[in-house]
Amino acid sequence: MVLNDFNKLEARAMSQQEIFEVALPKVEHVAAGAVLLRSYAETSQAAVLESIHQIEASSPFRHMVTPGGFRMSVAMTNAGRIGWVTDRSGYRYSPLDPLSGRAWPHLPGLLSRLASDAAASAGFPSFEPDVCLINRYAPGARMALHQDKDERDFDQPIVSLSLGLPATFMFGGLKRTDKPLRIRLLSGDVIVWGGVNRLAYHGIAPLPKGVHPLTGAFRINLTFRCGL
Ligand code: MD6
Ligand code: FE
Repeated sequence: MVLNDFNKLEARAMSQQEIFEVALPKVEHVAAGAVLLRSYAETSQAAVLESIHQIEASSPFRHMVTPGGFRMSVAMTNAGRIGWVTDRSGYRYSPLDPLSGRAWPHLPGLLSRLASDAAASAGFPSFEPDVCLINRYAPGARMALHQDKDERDFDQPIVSLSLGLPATFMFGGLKRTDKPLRIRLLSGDVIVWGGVNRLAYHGIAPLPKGVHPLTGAFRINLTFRCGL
């Protein structure tokens, strides 16, 4: 009788554990302040891509120019109250899309919820992004090592979602010369990044050729931030 009750209890504990395994995302440690949520957006990536198509219908992807005068190999657009831009006069956030002279498209609820939930899973419970920078990589496109320092509040993390072709993410240290870790990012992976490594150097190695069922010949990366 007693043994039987114990078995029932144990059976219930087991099934709760199973529920948690399904409900809680797998959190991989990358570095202090940086975690990788593998396949976090697996089930929502088609809907995310549909949102991107709507955004690019009003603010198309374009190759911006760096302050030094180089055309970026990555094509970019934005959604949200502000957007990240670069031209000969510098890097900055702007409330207007310089191509259209109008506001950037609204940040869809699906995307801001996904980013807030991912941040909460990574230990940042009150993250509410006001900008989503969308990067599109064709084969050969790359992002040189850089720091993200155009935001006002470095206490807020950045949430980064990868879609489509795999890429090698380089995660360095606080000095440009620190040797970077190399992390392979797959479609649906999310990195949440803040804390002591908020200003770490990072970049993307040149994208290898490939075809992905979701995005064809591209990789798309969304970074959610509090820029205001
Ligand atoms: C990319 N990402 O993954 C470029 N920056 O295409 C970034 O530059 C980045 O993924 C800050 C935090 C997360 C990132
Ligand atoms: Fe960055």
